[in-house]
Amino acid sequence: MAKGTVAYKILQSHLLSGKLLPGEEIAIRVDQTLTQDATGTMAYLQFEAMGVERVKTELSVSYIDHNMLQTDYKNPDDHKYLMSVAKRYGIWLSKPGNGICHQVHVERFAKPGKTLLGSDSHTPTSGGVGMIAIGAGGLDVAASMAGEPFYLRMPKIVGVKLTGKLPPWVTAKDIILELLRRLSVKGGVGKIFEYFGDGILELSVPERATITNMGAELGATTSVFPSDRVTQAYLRAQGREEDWIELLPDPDAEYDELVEINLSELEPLIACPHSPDNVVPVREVEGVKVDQVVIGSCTNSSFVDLTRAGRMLQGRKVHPDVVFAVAPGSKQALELITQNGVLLDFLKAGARILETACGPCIGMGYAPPSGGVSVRSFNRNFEGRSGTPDAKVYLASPEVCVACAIAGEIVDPRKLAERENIPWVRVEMPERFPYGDEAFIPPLPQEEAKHVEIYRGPNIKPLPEFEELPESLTAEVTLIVGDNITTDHIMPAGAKILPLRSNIYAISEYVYHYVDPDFVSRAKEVRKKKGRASLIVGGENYGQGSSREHAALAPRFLGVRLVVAKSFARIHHANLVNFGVVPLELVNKEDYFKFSLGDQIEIPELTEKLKRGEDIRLVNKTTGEEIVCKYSLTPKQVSLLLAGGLLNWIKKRQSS
Ligand code: MIC
Ligand code: SF4
Repeated sequence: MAKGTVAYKILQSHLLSGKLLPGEEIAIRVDQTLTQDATGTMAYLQFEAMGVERVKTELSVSYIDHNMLQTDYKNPDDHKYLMSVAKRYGIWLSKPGNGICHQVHVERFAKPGKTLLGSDSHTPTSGGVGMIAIGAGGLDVAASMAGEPFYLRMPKIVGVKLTGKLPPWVTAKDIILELLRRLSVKGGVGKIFEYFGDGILELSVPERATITNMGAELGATTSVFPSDRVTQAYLRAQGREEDWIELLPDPDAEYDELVEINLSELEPLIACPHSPDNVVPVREVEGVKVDQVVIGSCTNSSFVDLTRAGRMLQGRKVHPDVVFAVAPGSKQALELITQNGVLLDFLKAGARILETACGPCIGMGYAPPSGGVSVRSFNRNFEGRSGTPDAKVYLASPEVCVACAIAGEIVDPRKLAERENIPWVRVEMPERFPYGDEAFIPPLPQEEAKHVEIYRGPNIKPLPEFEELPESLTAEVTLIVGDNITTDHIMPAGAKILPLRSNIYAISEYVYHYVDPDFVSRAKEVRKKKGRASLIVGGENYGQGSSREHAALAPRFLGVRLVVAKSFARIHHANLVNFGVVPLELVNKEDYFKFSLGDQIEIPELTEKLKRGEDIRLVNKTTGEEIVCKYSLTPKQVSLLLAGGLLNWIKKRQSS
């Protein structure tokens, strides 16, 4: 039952309904929310539709960090919309250039013992200061801002015991890569990872945040560290000591599962293309020629990361065949490396300095060359995500990145350090951080806020309306995909598509664009000519990766009403339900082969079966075969599906 753990204590103090037993549906109070611009416009359109006067949370922050290219009016339109919404509804606004939401949130807002819901899958980063921070779809975050509880199935609490001490050149990134190596990208589904043991004492808050950040790649609900003296010192240096409370696991705390990592035995690791769990020791892939290196993203671009990387480069040059870039995670980190001279180390070594934003992580610029090798300090290396379809992206610590940039090929930093006499530096945390709050716009008082007009440029299109779930359904199989399909496959991002996030009509044209360019026309034809719904068949861990609800909303707009898969990733499963798409799981996984493209599928008594909690029988009219499906839906989720989605459900409740 995991009583006495940090995660249990926070969940217990926020519990509104349900029992804290693994698998049970619970509802929790949400103290803080965060959004970023790529998911935020949709989230705020939905929030507006809820008809609430002002956010009901203790704190809500709207960050602008993803869509920063501004090649035309679309992104700045969205930014202006977000700024006006923030003013109107009592929300903090973090202007473009202020930094990546997760890093800035840890620096300026994250509070031990509190809960945070964010419309981005890496929201758990704030777990690094001892809070329960969960990624969700924008609609769930909008509902929390409107005062609704957040519903989830109580995860198992996995204790990760860290013993020993990290050797030089081995870092926090290697701890989370080791977990990914052991457990895989679906090993964390339905779990919270809680770190404890002597090994955590040497990890600073930014290093803890690297680990909690990339826990998202395990598929975990969230990850959390205790709030201890290290947290206290960090918050003091951020001028926020009053936000600190001590939050430690009880000495007799029991975890549902236990993993142990001896830090002294770890070595530098690297995730090879095209999955974050494709992890091997760096020494095994040494010699691979490198075209591009970049340090940045919400995983590894803190002051600590940048300082260590910059010091490694001091007096050295980037290899002539390599383009090397640095994207500091926040204005605060950029200010610090300007003060301590590390920025100059980068410049003198021949680095290119990118904006403090997500940038290359989401394919917004700095794409690798054709077939190129890019080594990045990021968290995701899914095929095509960098913007170059045939690029090979490796993920590693900033130290490994710099070693590769110097050597021009993948190299173990320990080996390079010995060869080139590079000292390992310990980075001391500053006594006081430059708060860097200039780029925040605080909420307006309610009296003033009431009069703010919302700006809507031509890029902001109204939300489509969706009908309720019909009693029985006839659908056609319009797509069959394999295991570990990511939301980047379903709804790609990148410089061309990301600016369309506020326009469902336009963005839906790109659903599964790089997987099957004919999918959209097929789905449209099935809907228009035949009047049928579309059914997508998937493998294991369907919808892993981001929280982007567009990966559910845009298919729904194209007429997808059912996804039948072997298993689902948590956030995408919730997003499907929120937009009225029924996620069904095959009882017998072999039945995956009973579907072919174009098959006609009948689902009699769909709504009745859902209401009664009974398995659902699919009749393949084309082959005559039957396929039995189960589902993992709480009673609340069933009512959302029947209503045609969460927004319909909320509106219906308001009018009754
Ligand atoms: C990502 O890393 O994939 C993103 C872009 O941050 C997404 C959110 C989005 O698609 O807008 C995420 O991780 O949730
Ligand atoms: Fe931004 Fe990349 Fe982090 Fe997503 S994973 S929030 S795109 S930096």
